[in-house]
Amino acid sequence: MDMKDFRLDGKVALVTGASYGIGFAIAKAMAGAGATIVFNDIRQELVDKGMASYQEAGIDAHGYVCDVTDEAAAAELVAKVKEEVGPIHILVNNAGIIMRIPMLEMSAAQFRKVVDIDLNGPFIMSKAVIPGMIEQGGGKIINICSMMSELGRETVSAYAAAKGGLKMLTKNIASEYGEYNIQCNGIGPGYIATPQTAPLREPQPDGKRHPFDSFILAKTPANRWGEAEDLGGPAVFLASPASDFVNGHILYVDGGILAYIGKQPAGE
Ligand code: NAP
Ligand code: GCO
Repeated sequence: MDMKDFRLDGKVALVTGASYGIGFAIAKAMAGAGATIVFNDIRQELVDKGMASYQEAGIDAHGYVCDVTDEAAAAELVAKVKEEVGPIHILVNNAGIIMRIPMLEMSAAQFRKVVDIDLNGPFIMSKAVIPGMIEQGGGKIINICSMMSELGRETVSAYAAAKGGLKMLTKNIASEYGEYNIQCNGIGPGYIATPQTAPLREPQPDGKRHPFDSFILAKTPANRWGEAEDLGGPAVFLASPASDFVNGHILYVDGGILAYIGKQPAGE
């Protein structure tokens, strides 16, 4: 084995929704491994904000406006990237939203919106890049799944349905396009401190931890929230030649949550 197999030199990586948060951290790690970074977001102001963050990090990234739920826009983005940057070797389906609403209070329109961005989005983006990957002789697709690809919890029915579906879309892409040297794997982040989870970590008026924050610490053997940077190494591995025979796998990066029953009462 050659350590060079972990490098991404000469590769173009498209990371969706990567102006900040997990997508940004993954893109930064991939840039560190030698990849050229392309990212998209839904509004120009977010792309501009992202570009400023990449510049500050010393990364010469390429930012585009594109909504991952828009099939025509996705095809246009992939064509533009090919022309302006180069063919895409790595796609990270990171863009996603969550709505925390009890199921009986959730409208079908809200449910559809979450599924549209979190599940249809990765389908649309993957469909847009796979023909080019086949033409190039291979490629890597990484889908950002969740604890909710395995577990349920009150208030996240749409998100769990979408992320459970994304786990299976991952296995299906691996099954359908593995013979073209395309590896499609998932990363299942545990609870990561990003704007998406900020409401769950907001300190109480009396300064105490948010009850959900304490709950997550008790469920996580690592006894901390993950940082977006914790996803960098796993993402680089799954994007690199070092993982060429890893396909249809979901790599949970969760500080041990899925292995653990939760902190037991003292003395038991
Ligand atoms: P985040 O901070 O909310 O970032 C998500 C990004 O996706 C934002 O830049 C967002 O733009 C963008 N986005 C939303 N809808 C989009 C669309 N239709 N087209 C293009 N971009 C869009 O979230 P995060 O915590 O970094 O999460 C990133 C991914 O990891 C998500 O798929 C999330 O479900 C998953 N995840 C997060 C955690 C966690 O604990 N944080 C754990 C497991 C999995 P706006 O700012 O306009 O919304
Ligand atoms: C929630 C959280 C989660 C995380 C993550 C867990 O409300 O339970 O936001 O869904 O974001 O996806 O892996």
